Amino acid sequence: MPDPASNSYCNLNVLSPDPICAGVFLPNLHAEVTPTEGHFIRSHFAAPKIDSSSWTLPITGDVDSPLSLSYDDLLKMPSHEIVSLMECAGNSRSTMQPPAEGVQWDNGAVSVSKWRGVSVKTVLEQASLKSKATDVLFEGADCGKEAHGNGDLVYAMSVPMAKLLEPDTILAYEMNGETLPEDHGFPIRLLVPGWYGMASVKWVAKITVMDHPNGGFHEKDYSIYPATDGKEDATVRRVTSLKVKSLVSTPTKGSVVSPGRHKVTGVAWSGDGHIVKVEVSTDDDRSWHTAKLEEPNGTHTWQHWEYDWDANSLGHTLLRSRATDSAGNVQQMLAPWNYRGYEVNSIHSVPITVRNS
Ligand SMILES: Nc1nc2c(c(=O)[nH]1)N[C@H]1C(S)=C(S)[C@@H](COP(=O)(O)O)O[C@H]1N2
Ligand SMILES: [Mo]
Repeated sequence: MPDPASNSYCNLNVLSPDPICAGVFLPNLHAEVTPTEGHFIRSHFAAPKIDSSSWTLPITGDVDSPLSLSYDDLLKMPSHEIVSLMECAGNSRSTMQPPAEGVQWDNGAVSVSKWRGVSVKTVLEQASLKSKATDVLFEGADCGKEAHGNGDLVYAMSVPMAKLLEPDTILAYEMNGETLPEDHGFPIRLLVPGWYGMASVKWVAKITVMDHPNGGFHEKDYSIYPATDGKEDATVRRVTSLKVKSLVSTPTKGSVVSPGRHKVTGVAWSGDGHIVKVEVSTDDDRSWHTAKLEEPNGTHTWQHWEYDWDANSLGHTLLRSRATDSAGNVQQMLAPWNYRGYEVNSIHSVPITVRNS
């Protein structure tokens, strides 16, 4: 009998049951590492059922020694562990003005996990790259129909070599010390730290080394199509690195608090260095105050922050947080609009009420 607790998603805010898209509840962002059952899930198609004992991973294309690895082969290779934040490129889409079509994420498509696996570099070295190799295509075992696609599409992404040769880019088989769960890509998923989640292909079935980016449906879909303003040459580019961002985790939207001292808490992260400053506004953008910020704790994870707020004016207000990263990027009130609603890092605005109880 299936364990009801394991497939009820009770620790997640489910936006779509099938395929499953489910976000974290913001107060759960307080954890250093998100508990596995509370990690957001974004699947385009139903999760494939894979038997790891008969599963094999072919690595072919522009290599001198094509090979095929079993699950056991991967488990026996030198392992590498990383703590890495993952955020869906469509996170906060519903807050973009005007919102784009797609899963209407509020802000919950972000989590941190401890992942263990084999560096992609180790696997590629074993296959021996040809000198013309520039990109590698990762195909998932899942497929289905997409809103603007033709026929059945396999979830697939190519990633440029420079990113793949970073030792922290891994083929993961463990999440938080346990076997990778089905929803997160069992038996093997790619993990591309510092990039939005779409590149971290789950249920990896096939690896093909190429001398150009593959340019398939999902690569084109996960691209920024900006407002053209009548100009035809507006540059289309792929979604890659995480933009600087912060979220208020408590209090949550709609909270009613009594006058007095309250802690405003949250997280901040960037794919472009660490966070150097988080400011908080409790008066609808009139004044900003520096929050207490946790030191960076590794390259790919979030930093928690908190601010002691003296809630002395009764009524409705907006709490906001604004992060600055070490490259000098600062969150703006409204992130630039784009057709698919990606990379939304607008300042998180949380309406709450101060009222005598
Ligand atoms: N094979 C496959 N890989 C996939 C996806 C998918 O639908 N199929 N979704 C991608 C997207 S858009 C995101 S945000 C992350 C989500 O990973 P998670 O469900 O483990 O949080 O997986 C990526 N990898
Ligand atoms: Mo995503």
